[in-house]
Amino acid sequence: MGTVLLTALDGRFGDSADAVAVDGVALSREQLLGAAGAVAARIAGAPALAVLTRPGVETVVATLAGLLAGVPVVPVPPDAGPKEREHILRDSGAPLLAVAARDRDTAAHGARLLTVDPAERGAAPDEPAADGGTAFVLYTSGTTGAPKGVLISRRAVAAGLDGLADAWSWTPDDTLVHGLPLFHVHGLILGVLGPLRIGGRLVHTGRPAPQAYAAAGGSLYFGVPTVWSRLAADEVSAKALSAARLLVSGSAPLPVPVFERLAALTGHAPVERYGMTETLITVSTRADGERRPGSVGLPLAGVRTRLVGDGGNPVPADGESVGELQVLGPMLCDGYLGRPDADAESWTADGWFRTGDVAVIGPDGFHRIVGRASVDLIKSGGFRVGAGEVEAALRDHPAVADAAVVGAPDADLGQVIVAYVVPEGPVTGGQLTAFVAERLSVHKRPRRVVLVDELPRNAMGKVLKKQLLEP
Ligand code: MLC
Ligand code: AMP
Repeated sequence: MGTVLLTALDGRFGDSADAVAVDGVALSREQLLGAAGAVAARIAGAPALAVLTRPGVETVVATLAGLLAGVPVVPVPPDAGPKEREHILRDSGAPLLAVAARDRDTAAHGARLLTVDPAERGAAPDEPAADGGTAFVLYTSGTTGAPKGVLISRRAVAAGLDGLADAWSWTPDDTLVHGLPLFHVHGLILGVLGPLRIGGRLVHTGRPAPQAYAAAGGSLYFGVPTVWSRLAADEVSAKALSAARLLVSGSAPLPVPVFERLAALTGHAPVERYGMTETLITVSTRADGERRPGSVGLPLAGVRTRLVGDGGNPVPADGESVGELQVLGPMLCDGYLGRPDADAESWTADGWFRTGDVAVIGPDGFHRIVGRASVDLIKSGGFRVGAGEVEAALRDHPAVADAAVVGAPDADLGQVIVAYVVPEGPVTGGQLTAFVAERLSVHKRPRRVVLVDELPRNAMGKVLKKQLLEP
């Protein structure tokens, strides 16, 4: 087979019986290619392939099949409730939903179910030679409305992974370990396609539990800050990671005390990197450079960054001035599926992407992420959750007159989703939490519901969320 994006799949770095292991099930690269080849033959010519991304080898096989066949892959969170799942399938237009055998009774909302059998074998087709095609349509939350599909090209994935290989000295000698969800940039694009492009083994632990990380014996570990803080609280597991080469944190800010405890227990100061669904990873500290607590380091090769003030004026890189971070680079997405309005909002006239993150850049080029411009984008456990989407789900409940959702600071999850609800009938917080968890994804559920008589609003009628966040 010819490889363009998945360059480690053609055997040039050798193979092993456990090249890719997910939740205890291992496949060699050859087996993986054979299984993906069989699926690729069944999806040839489809406009898109949705994949129910349970943490299993089936998800890896289906994703690989889409990439080999040149069919854009649309990851669906495995616990997405009917509202979210239907939106993703309808909006993406994916006519096929790939599932593992145990999910073959899943509701597909008009799509055709395609059961993935990792034991099946077929000839793997050559990857599409053109690298500009869409690899993924990744659904991600905005401040309002339903999630938007981000168009990520094969070229962006290749450039993003090569940038990380350079920054992290990531080579075919590495064994990558993580247990992150397989429907986001972190777990899927970096965490699965990384080893398929760069080489080396992958051990996905099913869930990102400290003991599982400790038992996996890898050289390179990925985690969101919640994973690292739970690991740092488990001294025995943390110490087992001292044999690793590199620990990488991302998807949300790594608290400095967690950085320091992790460094003390493992002997490794973690590398922190910054990115977004829309941009992949653009800024990182380097394996061969300074790893500064509270800092995400330097732009990757080929990336340019700048800070912009409220009126669009440039903000100096003086280590003190804050501005919105804007980025440019070969790993940026191609825009939002069918959403020219969102494209227009997110790109500047001169082609830079507005991240919506507020940052400081030092004279030495080190970047520090200070926060988000909008209170309506919440990061909980590394998951990006739009307040508007959760509010809309709450308002679908017959006993809810009004709702406002905020992200409150939380030691474990970074931010925890809190809903302020004005009821118009008998209802409990627990019922509302379950209602959201069943309709959207489980991680979007409010962990705390506060029933109130009314929401604080300004003269324009806008909810004063900062007031809700005051202790
Ligand atoms: C709990 N559960 C419920 C429930 N309450 N199920 C149904 N209804 C309810 N009301 C179940 C869950 O399904 C799960 O079951 C279990 O309880 C625990 O769920 P949880 O409480 O949600 O998990 P928690 O331990 O809080 O999760 C922490 C975490 C998770 C760190 C494991 O937040 C996580 O995986 N985060 C990673 C996010 C990520 O990858 N982000 C990357 C975005 S990309 P069960 O059976 O499953 O145990 C990006 C770009 C970049 O940001 O820069 O990387
Ligand atoms: P997502 O689209 O889920 O990938 O979320 C992207 C957002 O995660 C960014 O806009 C940031 O707000 C946040 N983020 C990612 N990495 C970091 C980091 N290292 N430090 C702080 N915030 C981060």
